[in-house]
Amino acid sequence: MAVSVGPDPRPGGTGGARLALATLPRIPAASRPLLRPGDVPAGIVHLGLGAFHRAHQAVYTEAAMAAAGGDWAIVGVAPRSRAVLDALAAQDGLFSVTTAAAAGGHTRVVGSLAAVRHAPADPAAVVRLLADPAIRVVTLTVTEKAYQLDPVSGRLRPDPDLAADLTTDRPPVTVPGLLLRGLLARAAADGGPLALVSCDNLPANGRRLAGMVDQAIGYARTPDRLAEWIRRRVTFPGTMVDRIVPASTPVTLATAARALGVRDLAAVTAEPYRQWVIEDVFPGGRPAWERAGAVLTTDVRPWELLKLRTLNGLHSAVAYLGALAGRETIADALALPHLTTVLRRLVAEEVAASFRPPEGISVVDYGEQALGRFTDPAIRHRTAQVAMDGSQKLPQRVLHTIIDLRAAGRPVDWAALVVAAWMRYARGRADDGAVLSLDDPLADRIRARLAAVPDTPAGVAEALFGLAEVFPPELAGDDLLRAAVTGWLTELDRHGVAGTLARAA
Ligand code: CS2
Repeated sequence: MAVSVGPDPRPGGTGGARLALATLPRIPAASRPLLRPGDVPAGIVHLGLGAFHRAHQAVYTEAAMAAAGGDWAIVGVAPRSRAVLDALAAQDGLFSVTTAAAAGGHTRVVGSLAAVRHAPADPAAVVRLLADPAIRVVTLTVTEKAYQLDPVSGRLRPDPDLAADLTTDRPPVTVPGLLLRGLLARAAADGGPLALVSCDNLPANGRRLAGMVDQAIGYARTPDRLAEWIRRRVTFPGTMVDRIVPASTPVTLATAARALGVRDLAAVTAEPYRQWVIEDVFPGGRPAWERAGAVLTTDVRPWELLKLRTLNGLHSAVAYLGALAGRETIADALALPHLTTVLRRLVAEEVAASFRPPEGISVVDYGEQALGRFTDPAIRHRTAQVAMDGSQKLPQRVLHTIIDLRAAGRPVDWAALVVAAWMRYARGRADDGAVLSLDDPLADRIRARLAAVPDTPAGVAEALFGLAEVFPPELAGDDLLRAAVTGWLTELDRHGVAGTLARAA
């Protein structure tokens, strides 16, 4: 049954009944889950209960179990906030995904989440879970910054919490701390083989996660036999994950309530498109994700480059330019005159020239498809959401493109505009003077560096190219790149985004 989506006109939605096992019979048959939580034993622990996980891995895993069976229900762990966790706990792990599209949409409840845990409330329970032989796969969507890796070097940069997790016996509160403690417990109990799967948009995410665990072991000075046990028993498959899933809003909840007839406080809205490419190295087995449409492969790298540099690179470009121009959502930003022309040139002239895509894929066509996905007005993805954590995102989305082009002796122009847009955004003012809030783990460093230079294009470039966590020496010392970025900063200063795009296109 297709249910049209849109804001619920009735104040308060549909009364008090909540989504839960007991109320499932009341929701429309076509919206019911493929599985009932509790019917299938758990085989996966997932860290990070954000909207993306609920609309991506949870959906694939439910479909895989429905098609091919297997004890692969998910225990969801919230590493920090308990807002969604409380909603999910009150709903027996059930939540709905509204697949939105301009032409309408439909809402369906997902039943792959068997249980939820709050890591800060009971870290020991999470450590026990990670050591449990029934758990053979651990997946993560914790966002780039939670890995606490320097984006340029991949070096672990522990904050005081992580340092305490790694060097004292206190209950762990960070993701690397939890994983290390879990692996120690699993090795001690010989809990069997395990795949640790990063589903975050990091470059070479499998290798980064492996590197993070390895460095955490070194920092913690754990016995050598842990590293040896990990080498024998644990794999770190690389993945490419893709689905646009904005943060939920009251409109999301009202839409779900109207479609289901009961309230769902963990509802998410997502685009129809989804993709998951996974390196197939699972020593303890895995769900039949291919039955749900995932691609299992021996080489994720070309897919990862394609997605990070094209889709995410474009996304960040639209977010910074759009936010500077005062646009609230990605779809609104794309309506800026000339923006699409500039983005097409970015893809065709620079992104596509920077790497070899998967066999048979055209980067230009993929970029075109990405732009189409961004314009879906049913997905109200805020520019501010995509703009956040730029210091952690820019390297793999834009800077690696520039590094590869420059190494091949090519100039960069459009990618330099994206860097300039990020730098201007980091100054904290839109073109009309409105305040833009900088939500970034390096925000204090960025502000301090900007405060120490004159607020001119050359000053801003000088301050931010000096952020060694973001710009490797070959970029910081590249005069041609610096000149291109400073040129765009000057254009943006004089003409704003609208004028700059009109002059450039
Ligand atoms: C977005 C991504 O917030 C962001 O930075 O670019 O979350 C994007 O929506 C997903 O990677 C799409 O798969």
